[in-house]
Amino acid sequence: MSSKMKLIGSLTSPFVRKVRLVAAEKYIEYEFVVDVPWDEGTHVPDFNPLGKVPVWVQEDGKSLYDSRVIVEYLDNISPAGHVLPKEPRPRIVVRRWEALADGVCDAAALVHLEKKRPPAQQNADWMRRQMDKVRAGLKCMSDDLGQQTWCTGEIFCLADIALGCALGYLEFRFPDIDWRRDHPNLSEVYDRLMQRPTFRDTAPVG
Ligand SMILES: N[C@@H](CCC(=O)N[C@@H](CS)C(=O)NCC(=O)O)C(=O)O
Repeated sequence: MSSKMKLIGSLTSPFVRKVRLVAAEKYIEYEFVVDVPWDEGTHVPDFNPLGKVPVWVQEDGKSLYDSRVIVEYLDNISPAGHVLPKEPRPRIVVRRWEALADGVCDAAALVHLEKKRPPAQQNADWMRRQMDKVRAGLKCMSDDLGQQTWCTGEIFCLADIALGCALGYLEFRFPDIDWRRDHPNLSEVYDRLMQRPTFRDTAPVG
């Protein structure tokens, strides 16, 4: 007997949020298992040797990671509301948006972790290097968005989902980074995204 598909993840991870959003936008049903990989009793390493979330567990028990592989899988298993274009050229543009937004999250998450260390162990140069990536990533996303409604023009897709996850994560963990003031077009697009119930339902909490 096959069991229901599962998503394992935390309520704060932008990568988990990306997967939740893609599944919700595509009306894919699954069980959400909340597991924080930093917690002592975590079961994440049983499903992903890298010990990271998100992990997607298929009906046959086999697991998939990371978020980029999972969203590709989800887009393939359901024809509803495709979030990735089929054509190679526009598809690679969307995937580049995703890599950029994910990269901003990676850098920001590293700074967040570093800030949790005792002050004497924190490396200020290294944190600055990561924050430079966050700022440069925000500027690039703002420049590329321009005055368009969505990242690639008129059609909502994975690029917008990834961008929204990055902006939501920054707002949640780094309220002192005033990306809304520096990049009003990013502010507008995030407000537009937050009008969608899928985005409101997955806003980071913790
Ligand atoms: N490239 C991965 C990144 C996943 C990731 O960094 N997840 C973090 C949570 S935001 C994590 O699980 N960290 C635990 C660890 O590094 O041990 C993806 O897209 O899924």
